[in-house]
Amino acid sequence: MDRRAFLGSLGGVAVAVGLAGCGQTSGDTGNYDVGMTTRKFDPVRVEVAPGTTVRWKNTSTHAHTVTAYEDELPDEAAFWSSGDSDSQAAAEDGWLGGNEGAIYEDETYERTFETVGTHAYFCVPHEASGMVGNVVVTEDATDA
Ligand SMILES: [Cu+2]
Repeated sequence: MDRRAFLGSLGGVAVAVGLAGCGQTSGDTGNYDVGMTTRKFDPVRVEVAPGTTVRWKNTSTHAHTVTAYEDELPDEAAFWSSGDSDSQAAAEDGWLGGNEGAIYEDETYERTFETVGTHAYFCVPHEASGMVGNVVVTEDATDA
């Protein structure tokens, strides 16, 4: 949905394929909105119109999660996380208990955003490293 992000991710794939050099690819179509590198979401902030599906992809070899900050969501928004946990505490416990919600290398996670406002989120294992992001849902979205 984000033309600039889409074109940017295509460029990334071209580089990756070029570096691989032996014809081996991950099967990646290059179509995602937010990449997950070793320790950050890239880009950190995306701006979308209500009803837009945002797609995250783990572009690293480290397992990550996409977990909402329960207290920082718009008032009407339900909690969300890559493990479909009921709460932030459950998501954090689930990760510690067995990597619940993990998104592994080349895997993707999608969520459709309806509620206008800023949806702040983080990666449970890498929050301390600053792996946090924002999905800004606005009628005036410039990316969608
Ligand atoms: Cu992470």
